[in-house]
Amino acid sequence: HVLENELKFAISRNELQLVYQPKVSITTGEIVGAEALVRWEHPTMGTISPIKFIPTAETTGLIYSLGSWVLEESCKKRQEWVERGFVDLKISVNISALQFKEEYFIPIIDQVLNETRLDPSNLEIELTESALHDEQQAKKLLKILEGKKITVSIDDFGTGYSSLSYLQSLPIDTLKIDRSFIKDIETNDKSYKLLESIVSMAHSLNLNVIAEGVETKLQLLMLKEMGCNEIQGYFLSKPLYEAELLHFIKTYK
Ligand code: G
Ligand code: G
Ligand code: NA
Ligand code: MN
Repeated sequence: HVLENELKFAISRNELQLVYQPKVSITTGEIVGAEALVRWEHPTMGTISPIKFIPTAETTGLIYSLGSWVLEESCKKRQEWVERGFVDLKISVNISALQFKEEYFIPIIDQVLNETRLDPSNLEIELTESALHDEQQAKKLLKILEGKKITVSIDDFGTGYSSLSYLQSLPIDTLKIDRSFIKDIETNDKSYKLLESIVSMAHSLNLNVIAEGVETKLQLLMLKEMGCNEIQGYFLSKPLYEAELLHFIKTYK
């Protein structure tokens, strides 16, 4: 319960931080976006991974205020970068299934867009398949986002044990293929073929495809061959603090 008690004050004590991982278009080679990832920098416990505290935030209901903070902070930052003359990138924000289904989710999005003057087409929401289990509810929410021109990416695609039927019924823009599908493509022909088939299926459904966890040049070349649209991963950059991200953008060729 230490974690739970401490997490209650993490926002007000300014202990939450965002890092950003760049996304690059394989075809143009340009930086097209960045994913915001939360970090908790606790004064005595050190940096705590979201893998440890997001589940606690979900069971305690703290995910709503934490999620709102992440959304507002990342949109605000993205606007600041553009005002300072950096590339016009899209900001991607992870939204927990609970947050997505909460009644104030859409009003909060509206409020943040209003406050930050962010063009909604520069905001992307990353959802896992667990957010889509109630397909009727998901459809209603996704249509609202679509109407606002906010794009939606399915994170960790392929690991959610859910049926694929939602791909033809829900308005989704991008499949973000889980890194476990990329890991072995250099050495395992079955892994290569599986990934190739996922990319091909996505394209035949008019979905954009991003591969996460790309760690090597060869993986990038293989993904290019498959026609994958974008990559994210250590090969390009690990998640970066704001100043590091701006340096990365400035020196990226
Ligand atoms: O950045 P890292 O690999 O440590 O992230 C671990 C996990 O935490 C990932 O699954 C990521 O999607 C999730 N995560 C990171 N930031 C956020 C956030 O702001 N909100 C939610 N809901 N999940 C996040
Ligand atoms: O589930 P989600 O896609 O949000 O997870 C993102 C997390 O994956 C980030 O927290 C980041 O630390 C981690 N990550 C990003 N790029 C790579 C990579 O190239 N290899 C590995 N192993 N992990 C990565
Ligand atoms: Na993510
Ligand atoms: Mn993922």
